[in-house]
Formats: sequence, structure tokens, C-alpha cells
Amino acid sequence: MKDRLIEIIKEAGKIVYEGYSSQKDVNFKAKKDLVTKYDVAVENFLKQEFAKEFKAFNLIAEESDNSKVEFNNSIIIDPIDGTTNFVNQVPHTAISVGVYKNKKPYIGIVYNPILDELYEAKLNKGAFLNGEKIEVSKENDFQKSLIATGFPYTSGTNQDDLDDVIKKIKRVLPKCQDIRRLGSAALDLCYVARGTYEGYYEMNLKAWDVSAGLLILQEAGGKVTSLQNSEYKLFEDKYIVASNGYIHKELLEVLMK
Ligand code: LIP
Repeated sequence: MKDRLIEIIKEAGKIVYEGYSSQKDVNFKAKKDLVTKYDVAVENFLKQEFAKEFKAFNLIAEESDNSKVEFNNSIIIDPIDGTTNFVNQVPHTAISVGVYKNKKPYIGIVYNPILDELYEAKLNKGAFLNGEKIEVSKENDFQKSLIATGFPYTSGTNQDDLDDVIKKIKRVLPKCQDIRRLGSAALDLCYVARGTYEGYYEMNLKAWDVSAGLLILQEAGGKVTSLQNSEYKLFEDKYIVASNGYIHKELLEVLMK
């Protein structure tokens, strides 16, 4: 199944690649939340191909009405994660596809077609970038750790969320090496998986932002939890906290302090 998914996702990547430097027809789903004709085109293409080949799975996708779709056995699709980057030609944007069996991650694929970087993982089989095995960094000193985060769209309209973002940055920044905000949750998780970042946290993400990246990170030896250090639950938890495992406890402590 994974190889066929990759073939289809690479095909969809051509649509993203062509759209990257073209006119995009940008619309607003909410104040900061963008959608382009390419998000819709990629999603339609992936749904059409997956529906033909993987009939046992429900399809959950960012630009679709998912209200009546069961999560149990599903393929969760983000056609373009990092849409703001895509619109502004920041080459940090990706297609994200996570396959779930009985609500558990089974396959994760994240493809950045601009840089031609394909991250993939299957449960208990390791994580790979363009076919090469990847592993998390072994850094265990929080002061030397590079931490990524993101700013939720709700920070444009919800004062409590904005305050929380700022409060957490005030706690984390003095204690770590530095903070990055590159604008794609799917890729942020992959960057922890490949050892570029030691940790990552963000609030208010949607299942499609992280469904693939969290398995890729776990298969690379990393850890993904809620803010309360319980197993991270798609569709339920407000915060995702991810790391190489070595700094996880300290990252949680700093965020909670
Ligand atoms: C985006 C994320 C980004 C996050 C945004 C948003 P989209 O996904 O990946 O990192 O900060 O809140 O969820 O909307 O580009 O697919």
C-alpha cells in the first residue's frame, strides 16, 4: 500500500510544484486561514485516486466536509500543509497523508515537492527521507536544543490563544538554543524526526496537519504527547508536544511552568 500511496502523492506533487510559481486564486476560510485552487485540486486528485484503490479506508481531508466520516480506518489528507508558505513562495510546504487502522497510525507520508523531499514511515519499520533511514538527534541538553513551534490561526481572533502563544514563548526561549516557526506542522514533525530540531509544540492543529508526521517522528525514535504527557490523540488534544525523547520531560515542564 505504501509504495502505491507514494506514487500517487508524487503525481499530486507535480500539481503543487506547478502551482508554486503560478497565479493561485487565494481565498480566506478564516481571518488567517488561506485556501487556493491548488489545495482543492490536489485534494480532489488524491481523493479520487485513493477512493479507486483503497476502498477499505474512509477519506478525511482538509478542504472537505468530514462531519459524517468515521475515523477508525481512514486516510487523512492535507493537500498542502503550509498554505501560507505556498502562497508566498516559501519552499517549506508539503502534502501530508496519514493512514490509520483502528484509530492507530499505520503509514505516514509527507512530501515537499518544491525541495523533492519525501518522508515516509510504516508502523514498526522505521522512518526514511528519500529512501535513507532517519533518526532523531541525541541532544539531551535543553539549553542546546532548537525548538520549533507554530502560531494557530485562532491567534488572530482569540485573545486567550494569543496570550498563551506569547506566554509559552517567554518560557521556552530563554531556556533553549533558539525557536523556529517555519509554518508547516507536517514538516516540523519531520524535522524533529531527521534530527534538525530537538523539539516542537503547537496548539489548535487539525488532524490532517499531524496525522503523518507523528508516525514518522515516532518511527525515527521520537516522542509525541499531549501537554499532559499522555498519548497524543488526533481530533482531541489542544496541544501537540513532540521531541527527540531526550528533552521531552524538560520541554513539558518548561511549557507548563
Ligand atoms: C498550518 C500548519 C502551520 C500552523 C497553522 C496551520 P495549513 O496548516 O501546518 O504550521 O501553524 O496553524 O494549521 O492550514 O497550511 O494546512
